[in-house]
Amino acid sequence: MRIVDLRSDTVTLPTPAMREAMYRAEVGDDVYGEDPTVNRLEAMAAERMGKEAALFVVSGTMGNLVSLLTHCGRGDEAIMGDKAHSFLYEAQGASVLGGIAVRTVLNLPNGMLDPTDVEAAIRDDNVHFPRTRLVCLENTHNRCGGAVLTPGQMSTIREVALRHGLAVHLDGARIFNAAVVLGIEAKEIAAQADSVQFCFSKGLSAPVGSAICGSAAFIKTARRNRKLVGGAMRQAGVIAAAAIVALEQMVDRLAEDHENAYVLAEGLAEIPGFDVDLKAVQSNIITFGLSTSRVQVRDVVKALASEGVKLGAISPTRFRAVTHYGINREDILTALAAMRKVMSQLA
Ligand code: TLP
Repeated sequence: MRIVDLRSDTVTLPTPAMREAMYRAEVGDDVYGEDPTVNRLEAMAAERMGKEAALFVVSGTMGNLVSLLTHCGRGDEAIMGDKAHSFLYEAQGASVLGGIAVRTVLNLPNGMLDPTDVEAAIRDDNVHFPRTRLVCLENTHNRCGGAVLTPGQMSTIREVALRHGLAVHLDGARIFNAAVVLGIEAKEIAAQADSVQFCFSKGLSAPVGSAICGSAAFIKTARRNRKLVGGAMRQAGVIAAAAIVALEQMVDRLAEDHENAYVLAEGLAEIPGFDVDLKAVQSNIITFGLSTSRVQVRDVVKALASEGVKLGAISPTRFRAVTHYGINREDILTALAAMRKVMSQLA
């Protein structure tokens, strides 16, 4: 049985070109700055984001953690959305390891923060309070169903941050999905932030890695903080080589994932029992619920798994489906047929 795995774009496998590049990668000790493949990847990443410098890290979680540790010291505060990946799914590393306070404001359904809420959350200079240092955005927004933020929307937050002397960090794990949807360069999005972390190992299909991009001074400190959290690697060119292929070959094809996500969402909307907001489907992530109380999300997920279709449950009442390089149009049709069958049996 062919498995249609819609749980995440993190399940993507490296392409043959990536495996070839990994095999042939020229390597050295990156802690000495001597891995030519890592150096090349970091230069490419900085260029794609329009920043002075970049740092290769093992994961998106480490990218966000190291960025927060670099912007904030102990007793400083970072403002982010209450549905931010960094708040929900990163074990609160910034607080646990960095003594950084996290202050959340409501995430709007479109992935944005309300600039008025952000401004109201900024602390006065007072001994009773932590010092507000940073505002974090996420684009595309994972928990907000892959919502895409435009540079114009992001600039409203940037403007508040600038007015108060705060920095902006972007969790751009899927920044290239956003750029492809908007038909612009990723650097136009990254321009609205001081630092950005983006992932090679999601829709771009590389096996490992993320990049942090920012000013040369920021990346110099981030490099020290990466060492601090044990993330300095040696012959990392072996994995950086796959990330180079990801940047060179896997960005434009994300449009295909977005089309497949929309076809999937349209099909889901026609299946009795599912509740799908088609207007909210913008990139490769669909979150949807149930319009009936006769079935439970976990039972649907279980029944689908036995039909070879893997789906995520992001809460007791909501599903998540993510399209990616490992999913073609036929898989979407297979998944829809299984969903129709399961819902007609359960609902
Ligand atoms: N997201 C994963 C899970 O952790 C939920 C997924 O399957 O979507 N920022 C964003 C916006 C992310 O979606 C993720 C991963 C990360 C950061 C963390 O990246 P990794 O998994 O590389 O640490």
